[in-house]
Amino acid sequence: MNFLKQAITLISIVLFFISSHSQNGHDLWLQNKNPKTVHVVTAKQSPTIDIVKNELLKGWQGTEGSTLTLTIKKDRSLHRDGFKITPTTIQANTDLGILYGVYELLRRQQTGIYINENINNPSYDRRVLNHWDNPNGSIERGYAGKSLFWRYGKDSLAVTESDRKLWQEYARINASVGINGSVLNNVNASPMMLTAGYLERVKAIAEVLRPYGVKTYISIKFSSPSLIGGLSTSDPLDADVIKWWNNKIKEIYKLIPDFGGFLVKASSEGQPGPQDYGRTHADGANMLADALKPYNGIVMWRAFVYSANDEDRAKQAYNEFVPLDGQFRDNVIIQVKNGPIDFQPREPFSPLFGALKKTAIMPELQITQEYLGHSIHLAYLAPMWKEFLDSDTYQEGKGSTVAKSTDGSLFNQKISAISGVANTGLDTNWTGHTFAQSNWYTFGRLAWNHELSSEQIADEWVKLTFSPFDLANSQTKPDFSKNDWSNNFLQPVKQMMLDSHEAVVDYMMPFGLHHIFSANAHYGPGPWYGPERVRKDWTSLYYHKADSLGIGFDRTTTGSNAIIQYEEPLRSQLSNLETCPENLLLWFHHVPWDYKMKNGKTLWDNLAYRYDAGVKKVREFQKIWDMAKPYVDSERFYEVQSKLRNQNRNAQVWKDACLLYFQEFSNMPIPYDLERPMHDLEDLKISTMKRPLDYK
Ligand code: GCV
Repeated sequence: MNFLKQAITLISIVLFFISSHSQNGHDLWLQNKNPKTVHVVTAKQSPTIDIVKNELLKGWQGTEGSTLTLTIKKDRSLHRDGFKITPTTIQANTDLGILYGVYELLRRQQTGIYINENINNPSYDRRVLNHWDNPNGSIERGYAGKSLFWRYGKDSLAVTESDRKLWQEYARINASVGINGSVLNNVNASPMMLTAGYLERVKAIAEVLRPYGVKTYISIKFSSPSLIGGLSTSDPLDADVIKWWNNKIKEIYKLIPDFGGFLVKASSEGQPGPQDYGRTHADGANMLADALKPYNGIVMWRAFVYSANDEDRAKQAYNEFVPLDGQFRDNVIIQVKNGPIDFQPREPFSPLFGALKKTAIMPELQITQEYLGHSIHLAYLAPMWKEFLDSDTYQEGKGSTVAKSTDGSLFNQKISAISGVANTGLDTNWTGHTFAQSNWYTFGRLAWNHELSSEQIADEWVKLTFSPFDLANSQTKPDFSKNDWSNNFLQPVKQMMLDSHEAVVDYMMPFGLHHIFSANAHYGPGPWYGPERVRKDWTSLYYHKADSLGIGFDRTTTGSNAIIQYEEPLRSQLSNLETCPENLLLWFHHVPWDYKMKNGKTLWDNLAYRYDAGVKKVREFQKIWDMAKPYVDSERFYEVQSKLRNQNRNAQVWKDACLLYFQEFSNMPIPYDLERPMHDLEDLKISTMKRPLDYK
């Protein structure tokens, strides 16, 4: 009996230890710490200020018993929801500014960053997540479970307490990194979204998101007037159509007085749009903008347009939108993907940035890893987004970076905004892969401050997500450099993150190769993909153009001349094989297999070494992670370990598929110091094609 009791006690202790040590990832970077006492002084009362107080009580890591004074007053040095902080004060123009200041203060306390009084203004006014969520709860390009907002079935529109709880957690997470908008449904929009039941649910979501400063927006289908309004047309210049939208928008604002506006994918990839009625993008966008204007609503009009004609897909958006520059209303903003094709592992910036001078333009980034290994591959995206934001467009002289041409500092625009296609879903850890959380975090941090470095963001995220410490005092900088955790976990894991995007590029599409996936899943390799029946620009052959002479898409004057869309001196730099950055070489040039690159080796050899280096990097990541084991809870450790194994196998498949396939054209040997392929090309062609063939 005694023995049994002892055994039970032992089991309970072990279970307690395991459960207290396990971490399902749901808390992301907002881990609970042992808070110290703080006295909050403020005259203001509001739902947002209630959240502020609660966050401070739950998370204060500053001096025990401190007094923190919150002041809301007009200060011209602060823009919109910007703030000033010291260890004992937060000042802002708005309640939301105070909330953002609190999150910043708590973040600094936890990451050991010194707090001196500084002005902290957002880079972009609107920092918006785009959810590609469908009314039935599925998510286009979602890899973390079903939608947080929509579900399938009989009671799909009923709002439950658990819905509200989840939306509140979601709102808090976003506010903690400054995200202030959510588009709740897919850009491939269902017209249902504008019907009464769905709008009621949008209202319920908006009520939960509001005190956290997260505005709601929806994507609309341009042909809604005909599809659900009973009209015979959706022509944007038709009087009945205009009236229909006016009434619909009035109905929306009655439900949601601070509704943000519409996101629109029109005349794009088969979606209806103004061009169906012989009208322009400006006609379509302006009609909606006029109807939204009285309520301060905006239109985010996407420029993701391309047709199956003979023109290089990379040129089409510029060709359509530049002639319309200056024709859009001031509450329209053109939403442009970072690159001219489609969120590829590496792209040059879209030439529309800087080229639209009289029209507001906003970057669209993709947080969900559609083309970067879904939620299986570890890819920290800050370096990719920084490369994009820091790219010089030269449109207004040297230093006209993408960031400056979109944040309002170069061009006089009423709205500034940035969006990211969300990677969230109902998975317990929200994003499928623990490290994919860092990309959600990064999007918010860069949207708030595009000058932050990838290193700094990674540093913050690792400390907040994995740190075992409660840091004592915000006024003295805790020394993270001299403990085991920092040396054995923080530093190597951070380095792994910083190297991870380039590793994916190396084993998938080095030197500017792009869009060589097998089929529409956009996951595995398919450089051979090019059936007759499929539209040319949805095949891999269109993009890599490998032949016996070489490989790559000639976008210079001897080819599609897409380089004409870039400003000098960049244009000349890109056109010349010798000066084109090597990481974009095959994006802009068709290059002979035996072309000697800067390191003196041929293009073919370089391709082989790059593919191999990508695989090797993943194997290094596995070692780093295994060595990190003592410092991570078991749940997250094993999840990441298993995903890295999968990534390693996938990287090998990418390397073998691409080298064996391209070798059929180059007829050159894989350098003999490299490990030989492990797969047969014919087997790979069959296995990677098992996925649906509706390729884009
Ligand atoms: C939402 C790519 C993706 C589509 C996506 C489209 C877009 O084509 O594969 O899933 O559709 O981009 O951004 O509109």
